[in-house]
Amino acid sequence: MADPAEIRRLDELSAEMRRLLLRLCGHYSGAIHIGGDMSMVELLISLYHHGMNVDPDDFANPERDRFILSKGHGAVGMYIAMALRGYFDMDEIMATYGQLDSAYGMHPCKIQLPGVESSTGSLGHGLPIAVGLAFAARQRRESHRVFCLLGDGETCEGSVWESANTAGSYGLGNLVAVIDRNKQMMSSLEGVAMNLEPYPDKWRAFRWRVVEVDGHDVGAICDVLDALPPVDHDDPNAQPIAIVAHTVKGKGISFMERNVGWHAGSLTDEQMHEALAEVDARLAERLAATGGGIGGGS
Ligand SMILES: Cc1ncc(C[n+]2csc(CCOP(=O)(O)OP(=O)(O)O)c2C)c(N)n1
Repeated sequence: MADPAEIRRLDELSAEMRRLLLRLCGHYSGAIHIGGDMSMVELLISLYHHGMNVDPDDFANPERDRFILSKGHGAVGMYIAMALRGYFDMDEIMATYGQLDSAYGMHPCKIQLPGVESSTGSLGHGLPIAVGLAFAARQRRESHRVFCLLGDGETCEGSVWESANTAGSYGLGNLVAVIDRNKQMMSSLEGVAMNLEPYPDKWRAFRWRVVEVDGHDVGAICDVLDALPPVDHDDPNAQPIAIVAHTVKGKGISFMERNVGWHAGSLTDEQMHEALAEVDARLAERLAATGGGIGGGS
């Protein structure tokens, strides 16, 4: 079980990430993919701030874990999670995001941003890249893991399943796919455009080990990450792991949650302040439920 102080730290970071996303969404002139950013907050925070072996001061260390954001439209969420870890300057992200010549584009560019492992944005390409990295690491007998975060709508792409089959066939135990299972796609709830169930069984059919988790519970996510089996390239029974994270698109903001209008958008000042107040209220609730309190000890 994750330590209560660690859970509290990650809850506070998650709330801070939500506040920063909302502030950016309030002042940026274009649309931010705010719905899918909000659904993966706890996943990104748990990965970058707890589960992955990464270090912003040594971002090219060959032993680092690799992370690929396959749902590249959520780039700003990754920038903020990484900035909170010390990779990037938050003020620069806030001032330049989405502008011509900014390194912080709507989709991530690895050439512009050291520490970002892959440029993504065209859905369906991140997992194939992650499979290639995991396969190469095995060939070289390296012991790091490769993590890949996908949107569930993204997994309508055939290339996802070609790579899933490859990873299962080769028993890539160093590969972890995290699926943001918010049951919404770009402009519809699941079941309207496409039905993906039985979802975990689809990964199992490709010989993946599946773990399901509440994707907004940092303690539960950390328990899953902490329990990942060690990378053993000689294990004939090794399997890639799919973490199916049950999430809510627009999580934490009542007027956004499960509202198909909030795949992408911008906020008026009034909406931004309303949303920020909800984030503070939910953090206070969460800390009270887990034995902490704002500014107090537990
Ligand atoms: C190949 C490709 N087709 C279409 C798009 C446009 N697009 C961007 S986000 C999105 C919906 C993705 O849904 P999901 O993966 O569930 O993401 P989330 O709901 O978590 O934002 C689409 C179709 C794209 N980026 N790439």
